[in-house]
Amino acid sequence: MAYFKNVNKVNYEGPSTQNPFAFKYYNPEETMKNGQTMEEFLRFSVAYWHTFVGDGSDPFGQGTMVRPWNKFSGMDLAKARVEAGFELFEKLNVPFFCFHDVDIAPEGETLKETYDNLDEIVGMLKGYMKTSKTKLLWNTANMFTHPRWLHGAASSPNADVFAYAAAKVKKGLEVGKELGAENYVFWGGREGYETLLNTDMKLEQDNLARFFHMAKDYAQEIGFDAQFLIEPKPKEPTKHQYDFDVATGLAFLQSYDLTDHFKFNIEANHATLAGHSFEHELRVARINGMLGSVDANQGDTLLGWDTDEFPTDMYATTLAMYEILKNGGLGTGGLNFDAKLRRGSFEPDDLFHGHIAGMDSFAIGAKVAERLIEDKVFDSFVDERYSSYKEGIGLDIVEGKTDLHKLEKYALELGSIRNHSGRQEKLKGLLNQYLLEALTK
Ligand code: XLS
Ligand code: CA
Ligand code: CA
Repeated sequence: MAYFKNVNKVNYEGPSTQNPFAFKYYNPEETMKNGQTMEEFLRFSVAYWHTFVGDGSDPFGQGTMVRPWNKFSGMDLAKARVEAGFELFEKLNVPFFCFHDVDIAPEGETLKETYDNLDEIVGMLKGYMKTSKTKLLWNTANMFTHPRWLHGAASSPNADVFAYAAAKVKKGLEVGKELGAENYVFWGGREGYETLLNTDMKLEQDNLARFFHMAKDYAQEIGFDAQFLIEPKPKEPTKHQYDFDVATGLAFLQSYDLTDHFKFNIEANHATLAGHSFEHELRVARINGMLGSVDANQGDTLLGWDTDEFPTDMYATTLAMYEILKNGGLGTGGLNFDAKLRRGSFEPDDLFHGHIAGMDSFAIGAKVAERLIEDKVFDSFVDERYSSYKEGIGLDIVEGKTDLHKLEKYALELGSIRNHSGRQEKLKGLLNQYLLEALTK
């Protein structure tokens, strides 16, 4: 059965096409300056939860999404979603997808029943994946929706909940291995607290670390070599989430001797919720060798919550691709559209419009960022800006040859200090010039 009858395979037709179901800037076969094709470099992925499960409901209103597979229920619905999934993957020509366990199969009355449901759908996915090019970028366990997680999962005060969470992750790692997942994600939606008055923060964080160690040990035991990723988010649903941002997550991993086994999955909207820019989070991860993967979406500056919109802001995609190119790509990671349509965009066709807009926006970002790097637009400026550390006292500082005595002596002999302009406005103008040039070429 075809679920998306209005749409055929989406091809690259270039910027002048009038076809809404065509890529204008994303050409999967185009070779980038690093020799990879756009498809190989950008590694786009569809998020199962938003695309096949999300119904558009919000705290004020019921779901709005019209989805042809919604005529089914239970396991039949789960199977219909797999069929619709591979139809969309093929038509969009995406190399990856991602899911939570509960996205692909309904929870049963018991954990055993949940496992059985999962096994059946995993078998079906495996069958489809045999002939499809679309692979699993990552999977994860949903440990935030069901009421049992109301106080958290691995950070719950209830040891039974901790054990249940461990079982879910054990199964998730087995599923990831079975389907050849390239990464495994931990997003701690309820791993945090609502009030310190009832919280043993030290025990909760120690337990979270114990949990991660056990997961890593089990992955090794079964030979599942996916990259583990922590996805930071400061709040929502909890008031405070332990993996607040990359810097906080990194300090946690360092304290608990976990840095060798984890990298970060950075979501644009989570960065802004933490009071950072998307590129800030990518930079912090990159300079620490911890940039693993990206949840590609965008928030709304007028709304204070996680709106998960499809990414269309070309400044943001350009500055994100700048970091990703500087990182030498995302390795086993990818650009996963953890993005949902607005409530008013309820037709199945909108799923294609959202993904096409997102893929084109990142393709533009990649092209502009490539040129900015090739022409050393910011690099040469930054290089010059820090040139005082290349000789004299600066070089001594960098080489660890100074102490406060030596620096005081130097400072006492200094005449007037001369600073140089940071030229922020000039650099932003250059960014505009490169963006517009890329679009008009
Ligand atoms: C929610 C998160 C979640 C993770 C996976 O805000 O983005 O969807 O990506 O659990
Ligand atoms: Ca996410
Ligand atoms: Ca989000």
